[in-house]
Amino acid sequence: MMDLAKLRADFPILGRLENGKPLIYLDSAATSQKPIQVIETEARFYREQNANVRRGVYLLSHEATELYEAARRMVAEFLGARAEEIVFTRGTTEGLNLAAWALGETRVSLGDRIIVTEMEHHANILPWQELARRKGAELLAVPITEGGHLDLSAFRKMLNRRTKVVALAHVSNVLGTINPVGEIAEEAHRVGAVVVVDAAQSVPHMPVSVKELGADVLAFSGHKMLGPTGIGVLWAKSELLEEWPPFLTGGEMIREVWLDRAVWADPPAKFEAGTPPIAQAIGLAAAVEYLAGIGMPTVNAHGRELTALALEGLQTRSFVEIYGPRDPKERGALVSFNLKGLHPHDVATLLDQEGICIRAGHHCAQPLHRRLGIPASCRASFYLYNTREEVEAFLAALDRVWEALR
Ligand code: C6P
Repeated sequence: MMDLAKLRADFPILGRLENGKPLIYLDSAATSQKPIQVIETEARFYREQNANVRRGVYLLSHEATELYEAARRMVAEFLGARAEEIVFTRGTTEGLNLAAWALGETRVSLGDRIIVTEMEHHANILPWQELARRKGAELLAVPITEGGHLDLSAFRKMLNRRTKVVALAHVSNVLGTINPVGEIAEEAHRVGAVVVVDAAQSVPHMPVSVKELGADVLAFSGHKMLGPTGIGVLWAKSELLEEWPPFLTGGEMIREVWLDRAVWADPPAKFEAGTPPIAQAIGLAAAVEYLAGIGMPTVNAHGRELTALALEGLQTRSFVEIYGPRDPKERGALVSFNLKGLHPHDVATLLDQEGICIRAGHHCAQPLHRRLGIPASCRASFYLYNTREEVEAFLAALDRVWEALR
């Protein structure tokens, strides 16, 4: 059990008044708030430890390098991975672009097949769309069922020997659906495809072990898991990182350079050209330490409890349309919905006047919204610092919005 009052005191922003009301932040799927431990770790780095990494011969630079590499080890341990398999990126988007580009250089050619799903965030569609266009490969999307799950029989029919990549979200940022990555990976591996997982909405909320997941590549962002912006993680199996050429070239990713050629450093340095996000990586390690201290099963259980409460409340309101699975056990900690006939922006604007932050729009998933037959939706998302009282306040505020705008 978490002591929520004690935990909330770690998040200075939660004391903010929003339009004169206590802030109720229900948009952690967009970005999470940060505990003082993360803020202070990053500030301490700049105050006391700042130097560039991997270059200085002086003590300060060694110390910064050691902190940066310790952050990598910390993230690796959190994921059950090895430190050499952890590449620091700017976020999920960069990680997926890196993977798509490198797989394009090594595995995908004319006439090959790439499979994504209808519920992907644009960050896990567009890099594959671009790759398909560059190589003359086909891009197929696994459809979703009425219940908001992937249609696995359609997926099986799409898989063939020319399928080189299967890329999917672990948890959808709109439907909340938790996808059966293990089952999908097993089938994809049977035809020799590489499985790429967008874990932006799973790693912050549930225990994720790359060994157990069964995928080959996984990307996520630090800012959705209590960490700073500008830092993300790309995990990939060593054999892929060895095989892939670098995505960016420049300083710090080489062993030796001549005017006409170069020898790359070993991974992960091969994929970290230039000065990396040092303070951000160290801040992410503080976030990982914070989450691990609470325990990911506890974080997950809390998110599920709040999601169940929200789902239950939304379902009893006949003016609400909910998207995605109804069973909270099949979901991440978020719910997307619409108030019948109302524009999501109007709903979110009225909630904001009550100090409640939710997201409204297409959540960077336009093909999914098109499939659902709606231009946009509202989304409430929860994290470890949210309370049952906040969810209840949100539901009560929705009633007032409905009364005001119906
Ligand atoms: N989704 C949301 O409100 P970046 O922006 O690179 O940190 O993460 C991109 C991304 C990729 N995949 C999924 C499933 C995501 O949810 C996100 C970010 C935010 O839903 C911002 S659009």
